[in-house]
Amino acid sequence: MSKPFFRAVGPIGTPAQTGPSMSFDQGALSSQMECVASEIEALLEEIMTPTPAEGERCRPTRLLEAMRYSSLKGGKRIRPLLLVASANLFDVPRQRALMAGAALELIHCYSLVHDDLPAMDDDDLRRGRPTTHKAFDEATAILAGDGLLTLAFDVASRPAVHPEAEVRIQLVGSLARAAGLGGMIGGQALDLAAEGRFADGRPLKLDEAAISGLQAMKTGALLKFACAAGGILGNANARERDALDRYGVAVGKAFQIADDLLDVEGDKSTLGKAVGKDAVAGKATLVGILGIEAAKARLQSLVREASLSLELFGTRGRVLVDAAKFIAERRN
Ligand code: GRG
Repeated sequence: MSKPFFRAVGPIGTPAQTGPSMSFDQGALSSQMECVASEIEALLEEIMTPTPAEGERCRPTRLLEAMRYSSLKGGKRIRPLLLVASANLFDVPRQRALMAGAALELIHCYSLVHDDLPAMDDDDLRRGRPTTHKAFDEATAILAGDGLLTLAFDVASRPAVHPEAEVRIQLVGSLARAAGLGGMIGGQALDLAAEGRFADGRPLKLDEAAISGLQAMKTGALLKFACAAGGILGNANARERDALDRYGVAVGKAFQIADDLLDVEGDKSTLGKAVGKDAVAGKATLVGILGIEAAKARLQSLVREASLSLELFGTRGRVLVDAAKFIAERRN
């Protein structure tokens, strides 16, 4: 995390759209992020030791190394930050939120490993390092992704996440739905279909609604889960859960637009991955449909929407409000 987190140009949008609504205490959020990132790192280290857990026979060295390579020492850990911050609204003990955050981060890391594979995006660089299939080999990368995914559900089901089995079941079920057929994986399938990447397919022309729906699944679902998970762990009431859902949806949309903008305007060395890939692949994005300036304006209104949805939490929602601004302004 040596690179600056934020765009050097300051708040996004045209001059008329920038202003106090996008200003926030970057230093305070950065230190919260660094704190969560180092706690998650320590937890993942502990979870992925060579010593087999109860019921396991052994942990094959090369596979474990590839899983550790794919998930340790990298990434902004945005999803665990959102989870911990939403759990804080309900005074959930930090260690429980971190355990759930570690499970979520394992799923995110698996998705990156599989997305980088030759059959998917075929990328050589991730988080500033060779992708897992480049650093190891393709079969090991597939297995490492599978290993991270299944380990996530092992972690999410542990009593350290919550002493009540019913709460853990709710959490595990929501996580599975966010990550699976009608969530992230489904979104990835729709994305590949739109690009005409399947054996029986031709590229499809997607309109704004179709792109938004696909992205809500592919990237939005895990981010929305991160926010909802705080409410699950904190036994939030229906109004609070609805507020977190609305926040999570807005933040998911903002995250994807910011990601698309980075692909157009970002810098490979800051991002730690290739840029300009969407245009080369002819990928339909909201930035492509709306244009850069309108996409930046949309980002601003999504941040406002995210902030407004947290009004019932008052000043306690501050970290989440700042996180939404960070997500919109991030430069990596
Ligand atoms: C399971 C094959 C498979 C795919 C699922 C989420 C996804 C679909 C693929 C990930 C590829 C990707 C780059 C999607 C765009 C948005 C995204 C998830 C960016 C990376 O997330 P960050 O910025 O990454 O949180 P770090 O490295 O900070 O963790």
